[in-house]
This record gives sequence, C-alpha cells and structure tokens, in this order.
Amino acid sequence: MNVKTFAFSFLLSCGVVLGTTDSAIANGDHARGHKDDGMNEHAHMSQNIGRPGKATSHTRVVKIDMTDNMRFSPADIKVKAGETVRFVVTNTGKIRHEMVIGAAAELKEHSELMKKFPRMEHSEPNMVTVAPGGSSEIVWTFARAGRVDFACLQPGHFDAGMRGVVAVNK
Ligand SMILES: [Cu+2]
Repeated sequence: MNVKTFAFSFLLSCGVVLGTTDSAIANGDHARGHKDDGMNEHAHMSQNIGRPGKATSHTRVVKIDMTDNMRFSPADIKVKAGETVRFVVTNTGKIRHEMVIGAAAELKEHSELMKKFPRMEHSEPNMVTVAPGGSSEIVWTFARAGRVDFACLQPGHFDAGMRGVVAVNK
C-alpha cells in the first residue's frame, strides 16, 4: 500500500466518513451525515464503536488517567448499550498521550501510521490528545452491545500496551 492510499484509508476510518457506503461518499452524503448527530454512527466494518454523544445527554462520567507507564487507568470499562459516557481524560505523565476510541484493527493500523508520521495532528470526536498535566473530554454514545476498544496512538505507546476495552452490555 502506498502512502497516499494509506493516508486515505486512515481518513476514512478516522471518523470523518461515518458509516457511509461508497455511493454515499460519491454523492457527498457524508457531509450531511456528519452534521446530523443521529445519523453518523461509526460502522467500522464488523465492529460498531458507537457515535459522538451530546455533552448534555451523558448518563455517566468516567475518569481516565493516562500515565507514562503506558497505561490507561482504568483500562476496562463496562457500559450499557445506549449509554452516553462523558470521559474525563487526564494526563498525569510528563509526555503527551491520547485516547482514541475505535475498532481494534483500525487502532493498530493508525498506530503504525503514527510511527511514519509522528507529528501528524488529528482531531476527531472519537479522540483527545492531552498535554502533560492536562485534561480533556470525549462524549461518546455506545450504541450497540459488543466490544469497543481505545488506545493511545502516540508513536510506540500502542505497542507498549497503552490500550483499553469498553464492554458494552445489553
Ligand atoms: Cu500514550
């Protein structure tokens, strides 16, 4: 895969195009879908990771610490299908960390891309990059029962084990 293709697939899977089909992309449907909160569910192949939530409608607050030990704390989170969670993500380390919600295979793919382009900055509703000592938030709706992954995609952090799982129960 050349860099251009790789970058495009990164954009596609990164949440800009949310669960749209090829035909939807072709007719520009994704722009409309992106504005419509209810419609932009992340399909992500076989793994449904949910969609951005509204801050005003969260049902739960989950505080997550990111440390230079390359760990999220907690790294195992249980929610119910349909719940909207407000993640308050704090970086207690001395280096930059991030939390990216996604499908396992795609997070791994993104982490490889970050090794090639370590300065790449990206900002999507499913992620926050947090400076040392800082704190930020993701509001996310876990639409369907199943497994949703999250990881830090700073170069090398994924491989070092900076990953977590949200178990979405019925
Ligand atoms: Cu990290």
